[in-house]
Amino acid sequence: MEDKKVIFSGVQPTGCITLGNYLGALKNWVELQNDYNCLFSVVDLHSITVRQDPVQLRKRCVDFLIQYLACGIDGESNIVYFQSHVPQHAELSWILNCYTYLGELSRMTQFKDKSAKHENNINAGLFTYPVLMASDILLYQTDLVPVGHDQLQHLELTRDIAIRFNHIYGDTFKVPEPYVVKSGAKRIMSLQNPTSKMSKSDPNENGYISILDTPDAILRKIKRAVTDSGSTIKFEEGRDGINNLISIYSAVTDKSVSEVEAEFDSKGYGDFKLAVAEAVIEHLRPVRERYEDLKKNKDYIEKIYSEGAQRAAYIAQKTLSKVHRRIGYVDRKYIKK
Ligand code: ATP
Ligand code: LTN
Repeated sequence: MEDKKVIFSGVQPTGCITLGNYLGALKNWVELQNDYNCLFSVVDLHSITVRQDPVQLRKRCVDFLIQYLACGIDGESNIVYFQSHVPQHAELSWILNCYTYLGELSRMTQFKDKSAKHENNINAGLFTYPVLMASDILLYQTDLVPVGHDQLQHLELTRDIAIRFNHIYGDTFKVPEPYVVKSGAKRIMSLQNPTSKMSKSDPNENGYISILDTPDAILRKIKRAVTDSGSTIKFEEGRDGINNLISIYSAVTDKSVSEVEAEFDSKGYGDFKLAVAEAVIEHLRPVRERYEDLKKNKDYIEKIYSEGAQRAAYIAQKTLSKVHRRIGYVDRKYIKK
């Protein structure tokens, strides 16, 4: 690999990739991919913290990987793979569990949210999930992690774990930095409940736009988006629904919020919603077209993820061996076949 800084990021194969995931994370991956050595993983180990149907999960994992490529990720110059194909993630995760405090994990808001949502299955994996995420990142000596704002707390914990380990054993891990969207669409909100984030596991499909939704579905969902009883297109405190649509429009057209406000100065919600829908449809059209093409090419997809896993495992093992030596484990002498 060329001597560039390293990016690692991933999305859990749950639900379907939403406009929120795309604008908060994937769009940045695409923009950064040429300037960094990038690893983009479908983080399937994370996804079983919530119960999954095996047949669906297997299909969805492949589908997510295809969607990464359809969004514009180059699967050959970047490392694109399934997390479960690189066992070093789980190995490092066990080790780092022993360098993470219960108190730290108890403070994670995602754990609190998810345990409230899945109160019949508050498993230990849901609790230690951030340690696995830290392992994903630290295995590759990652410099930068492009994620949505909701992941900043996990990134902060990753940094704390790395600093703690380095402090005990000497320099072992690079301490990573987060990379989040700077302006506008910081968090894309649910179209039906604009005070909570657009989530890909929302049971109400009108709350989110999938990046593979048809133009008709996008138009219908945006027309139905919950807004207030006002009439002006202005980004103002407390107007969550309209603010969300402004953010979405601004992100997909690359216009600033004030440019959007000026453009719709004398227009009403109806016109604005139509414009937002059209802009989203046009933005996602090439993604859907590429997805349909790539889906037909099973051999190519298999090649991407098998080579991806091999390249990832090679890098990951270097870090894992270093960690083993630091901790005091006996060197492995068996010959790999
Ligand atoms: P789930 O609903 O299953 O928890 P999710 O929609 O939150 O899923 P994740 O797999 O947790 O999706 O997140 C993938 C990436 O998308 C992360 O970088 C996350 O920060 C980002 N992201 C998720 N939702 C949003 C959102 N509404 N706005 C911006 N970024 C988001
Ligand atoms: N926790 C993330 C997904 C994730 C991730 C990562 C993101 C798992 N491992 C490593 C960046 C880097 C989420 O979006 N829920």
